[in-house]
Amino acid sequence: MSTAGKVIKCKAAVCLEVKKPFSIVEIEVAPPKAHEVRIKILATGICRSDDHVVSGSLYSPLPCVLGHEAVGVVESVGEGVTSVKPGDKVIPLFVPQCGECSTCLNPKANMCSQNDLGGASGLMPDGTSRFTYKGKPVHHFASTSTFTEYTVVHENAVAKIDAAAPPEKVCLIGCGFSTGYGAALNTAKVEPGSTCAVFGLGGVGLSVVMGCKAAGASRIIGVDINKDKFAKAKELGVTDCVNPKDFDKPIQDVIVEMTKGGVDYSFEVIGRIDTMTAALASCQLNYGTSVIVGVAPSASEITFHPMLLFTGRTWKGSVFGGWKSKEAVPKLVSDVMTKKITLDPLITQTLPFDKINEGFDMLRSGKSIRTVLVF
Ligand code: PAD
Ligand code: ZN
Ligand code: ZN
Repeated sequence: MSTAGKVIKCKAAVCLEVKKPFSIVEIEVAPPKAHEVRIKILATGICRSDDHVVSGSLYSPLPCVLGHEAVGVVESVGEGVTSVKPGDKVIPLFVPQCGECSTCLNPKANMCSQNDLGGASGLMPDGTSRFTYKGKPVHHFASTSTFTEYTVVHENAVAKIDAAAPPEKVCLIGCGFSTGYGAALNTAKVEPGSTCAVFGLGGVGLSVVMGCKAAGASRIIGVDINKDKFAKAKELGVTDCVNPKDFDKPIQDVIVEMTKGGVDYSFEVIGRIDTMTAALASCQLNYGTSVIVGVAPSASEITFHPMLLFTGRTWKGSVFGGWKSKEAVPKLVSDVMTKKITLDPLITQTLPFDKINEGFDMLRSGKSIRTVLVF
C-alpha cells in the first residue's frame, strides 16, 4: 500500500535537550508539500557538527531531528518536483543549491541563500516543520534531518545519485568527506609540491589530508592531541604527526621551525578558536593560506594580532568544501564508484540505527573516525 500523501509514523532519534542522550521515539512525518521530497533514510553518518548541537556549543532550536550525512530513497514528492522521483537513490544536502540566488549564479560561491546554517530556524523554507512528536512540532536541522527513518527536505536540498552506490559508504559524500576534500582542492587550492598542516585528524580532517595528497602536496603535517589518530593519518598521506602535548612551546612555533618559516596551507578541522589562530600563525607570513573548516561555538569570538594578516597571510573559511552541492554530489559519488576516491579508511564502525547513542559515545571518547548508522 502506498504511503504517498499520508502521514508516516516512524522511528527517530530526537534531541530533546542539550547534553542528554538521543530519545528513540515514534514521530509523525507529514507528506511533502509543493517542491518538497520525502525520503526513506538508508544510512547516516555521525559528524561532530551534530554533536556540537548536543553539547550546546552550536545553537539549533530543540527539540530537533539532527543528522545531515545520509543516503536515502525517495518515498514521495510534492507538487512541482522535477529533479527526483519516487525510488531514486539520493543524498540530502545541508547546503542547498537553488540555482537562482546570487550565490548559485556565482561560479566562485556555494553558500546558497536557501541554507539554514547561520540563522538556524530549524524549519522548512516555508517556516513550518514536517515532524511532530506527542502532537508538538519537532525542528529540522540544516535542511536535512537524517536521524529518522523518514525525513522531508526541499527539492533544492537533495541530489540524485547512482542507484548502485552503497549507502553505508557514500553517505560520507553528504558531509565529512566532501567537506574536507573540497577544503583542500576548492578553497585552499593546494598546489603540487606544497606543504600543508591539518589540525584535527577526525573524519573531516583526514578527508582534508586526502585532498592535500590528491593535489600533490609534498609534506602534510597532521596535528592532534589524540595520538591514536596518527596511524591512520600516516596511511592516508600525513608525513609528520605532531602532538601539541609533547611540546613546551606553542604548536605554531613548532610547525614554523619544522618548515623553516611556515606551511603554504593550514586547515583547522577541530572547531576551537585557539587552534584557529594557531593554524593561521603556522602558515608562511607572505603567502600562507589558512582555512577554517571546524565549526566554532556559536557564542565565541576570536582575537588575534593583526600583524598575522598584515604580513600577507590569507584567512578563509570553507563550508561543504566549497562544492556547489546539487551538481557536485553525484559526481563525487561517481568518483567513489570508479575508485578514484576510497571512503573505507574513514569508516570505523557500522551500527544499527538504534545504537546511535553508542556511536556518539565513541566519537566523544576519540575511539571512532566515522560511525555509520544503518536502518
Ligand atoms: P572529530 O571529532 O572526528 O575530529 C576532531 C579531531 O580534533 C579529533 O581527532 C580530536 O582528537 C582533535 N582535537 C580536539 N581538540 C584538539 C586540540 N586542541 N588540538 C589538536 N587536535 C584536537 O570531528 P569531525 O572530523 O567530524 O569534524 C571536525 C570539525 O569540522 C568539527 O568542528 C565539525 O563541526 C566541523 C565540520 N565542518 C563542516 C563544514 O562544512 N565546514 C562540515 C562538517 C564538519
Ligand atoms: Zn557534518
Ligand atoms: Zn541558491
